[in-house]
Amino acid sequence: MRPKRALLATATLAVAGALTVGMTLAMAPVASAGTTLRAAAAEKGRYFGAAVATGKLSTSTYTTVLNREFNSVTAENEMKWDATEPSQGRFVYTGGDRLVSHAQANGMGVRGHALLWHQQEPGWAQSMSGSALRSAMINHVTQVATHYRGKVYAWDVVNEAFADGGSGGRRDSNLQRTGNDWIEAAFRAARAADPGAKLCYNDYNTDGVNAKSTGIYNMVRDFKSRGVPIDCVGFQSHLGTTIASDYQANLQRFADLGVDVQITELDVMTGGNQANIFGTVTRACMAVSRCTSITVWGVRDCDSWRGSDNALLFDCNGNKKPAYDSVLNALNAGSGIPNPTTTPPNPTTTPPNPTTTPPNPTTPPPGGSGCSASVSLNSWTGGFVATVKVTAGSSGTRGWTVSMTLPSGSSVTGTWSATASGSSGTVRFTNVDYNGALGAGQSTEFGFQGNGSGAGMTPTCTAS
Ligand code: 9MR
Repeated sequence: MRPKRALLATATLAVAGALTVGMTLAMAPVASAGTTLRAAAAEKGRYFGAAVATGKLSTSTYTTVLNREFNSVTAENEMKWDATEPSQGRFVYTGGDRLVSHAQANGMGVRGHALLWHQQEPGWAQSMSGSALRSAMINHVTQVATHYRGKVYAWDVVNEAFADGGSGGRRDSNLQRTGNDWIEAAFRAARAADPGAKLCYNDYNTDGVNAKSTGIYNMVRDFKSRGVPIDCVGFQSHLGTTIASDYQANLQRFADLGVDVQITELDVMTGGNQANIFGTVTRACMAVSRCTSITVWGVRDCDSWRGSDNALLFDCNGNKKPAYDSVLNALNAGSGIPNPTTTPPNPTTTPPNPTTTPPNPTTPPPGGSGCSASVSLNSWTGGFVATVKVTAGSSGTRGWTVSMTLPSGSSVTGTWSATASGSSGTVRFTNVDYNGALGAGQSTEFGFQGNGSGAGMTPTCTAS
């Protein structure tokens, strides 16, 4: 056994050496089995990452697992717009910088998340529109990407800009209303600010060939044909108890457009299939040579936004779950990236899916006037984000108000694309200046974030 072990150790060093100087993995003589996720991924030229809440970095169970198993981190919230520019032109990098320092001290890469997203917009941006918002958002991209230049290997430049359902089109938001070219404008600004970072478009419910993923595919193809700087597409992969049979084929069709693909927010509903699904996702990524990283959305089950779904690889005590073994085996069995463009460090040797509730429309009579509203929820233990769709009846609207009664003990903590009156009990949300006028049958969306549970809210819409 001894000589064999020594041989394996030498092989590991040879592979690690090849990676640090950016040589091709094909030259590595022998592949060895990594005993941690980070080692196994790095041997194949890839990142294995976790979303991190920096507040937990002082919890030793958490940090022990994080440092041992992951060679990439994503800020769960700290690099988002509301955190980094809480008032216009005042930039706060405390949380994000803390994560970057932790990553640098522990040989991890950093995935930047997210420069622009219709959720977690700061209040001042929520109430902006048109050219003022366009310049504010481009300034945001420029400032934040400049601050983190050279410190992140990839940025989610734009997050979740496509609509759910069968349209394959864009989601309505104040960002989208600044003009359909807002996404490419953001990518150009990000490239100018940080030419070294891979620039990604990131979304959910794209885990197979479907209308939404095809809408994104068409955008990426268009961007590539017109020279808009896009380097990668992130597939969040918040999964339930099944996985699309064409998960890998979908990754491959994007890779074939000439972009990297990354699994960015992986978590899977607990249950008999959890380990298999984690394994299937990992095998799919390993089988696509342009799949450069896998990130799970949290470390332990109790760190997850999905609360009781127990959706991650470690239990709350930091013990490995069967899903962990499934992922590790798939990493070790997979092939390396032929010409890695990133050199994952490995010195110590990531909508609303299953918790989405079906829309609950207050149905007006067909063809009636007035308006209707439906709500979909993303919930986690202690909080939720509600997205509310307002649809005008046959007469259109000049303005609208949606009333919703929150469960007792719950409260609204932030609202976008509407003005809230009250924060608990029955809360009335009224249109802002740019989304009150809707033509017959036309829709708009607003949203709010709350503490507590958002379960069972029924919206009532009144038009003016
Ligand atoms: O995990 C994040 C949670 O802590 C936040 O409260 C929530 C707010 O919208 O965002 C969560 O992360 C989201 C990510 O940024 C984008 N994709 C969906 C993720 C889960 O909601």
